[in-house]
Amino acid sequence: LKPPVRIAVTGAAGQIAYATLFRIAGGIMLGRDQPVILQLLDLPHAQKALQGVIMEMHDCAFPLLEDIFATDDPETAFKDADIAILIGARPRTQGMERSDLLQANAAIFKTQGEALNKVAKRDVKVLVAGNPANTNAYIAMKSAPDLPSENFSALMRLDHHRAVSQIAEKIGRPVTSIEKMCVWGNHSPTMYADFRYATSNGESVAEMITEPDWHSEVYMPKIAQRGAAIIEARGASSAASAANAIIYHLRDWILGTSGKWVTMAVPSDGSYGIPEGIVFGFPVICENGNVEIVQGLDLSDDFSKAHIELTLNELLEEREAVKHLL
Ligand code: NAX
Repeated sequence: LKPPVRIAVTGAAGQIAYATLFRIAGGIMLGRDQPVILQLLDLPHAQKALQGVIMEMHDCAFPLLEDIFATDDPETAFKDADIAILIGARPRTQGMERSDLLQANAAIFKTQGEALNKVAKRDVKVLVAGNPANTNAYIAMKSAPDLPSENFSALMRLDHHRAVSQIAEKIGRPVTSIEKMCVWGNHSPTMYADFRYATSNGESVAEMITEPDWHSEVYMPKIAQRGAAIIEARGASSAASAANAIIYHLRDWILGTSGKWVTMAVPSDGSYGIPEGIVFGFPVICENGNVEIVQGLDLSDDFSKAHIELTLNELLEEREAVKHLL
């Protein structure tokens, strides 16, 4: 067996973590020959619930789970971590303004970024799922100046999967036939789900969709409101599908996408005119642990321009709102 990979998970007593941890320990994320050590972080009041999760993990007798522990101290959780999955965040409560939410989360992700900077492996791969995910990832990255910015990413894979599955349903083909989907920008209703380049068995998806307004009037609102629709139907927010997205995001980042496009929010390198450092959803290809933003796509039509501007402006406003903390 290979040496174990240390994986820190925050918000570990929460519902997304509950749907994530068992799959990681089962070998779904890194392969059935890769032992793991799970380092779980949650707030002090959640430690009892977290012990319950650990008891269940033991009860699975996972052959790949070499060790598992709980803590409420970020530096203990992130010590020597190869991977850090940041799920815990301050949820929006009634009467809370968007700016209050940003500030509350900025404080959390600043502390966690500083802890990563101090104790994590220098090549740690960080995935932020806790909302507002892109800006939280940006804050963590800025708070970890000794780590390369390429180590940081935010979760847009759930949006990507939603975008693929809605297209597959529309054209009546399996999801596996669909490639080259893009979801640009912020993990928020402003994201730009873009199937202009998508193919199904190599044929253009856009050419199969004949209604001119379907993209803007049906498809994009459906993806943007999907999280709310799940809450409405289930009485609780997306958990298993978010966990699934976390697993695939990291698996692809580490093991590669064999030339296929996936969506990851990563710090911009200036591609497509997105200011450097802004954590933005791009189509990417992963190889040998590196992420390459797919280049050369045309965003100059009015529709694309307007949507990129909308989602970028939101991210710039979020950056402005937390600037004084960084
Ligand atoms: P839960 O409320 O079930 O769990 C969150 C856990 O985080 C709790 O146990 C809480 O005690 C813990 N926590 C809070 N602050 C913490 C801190 N400073 N350090 C460590 N732990 C802390 O929420 P869950 O449904 O698991 O969702 C977690 C986050 O994922 C939310 O911010 C949610 O908005 C976000 N999501 C992001 C998605 C994405 O695609 N990027 C999709 C799903 C989800 O909405």
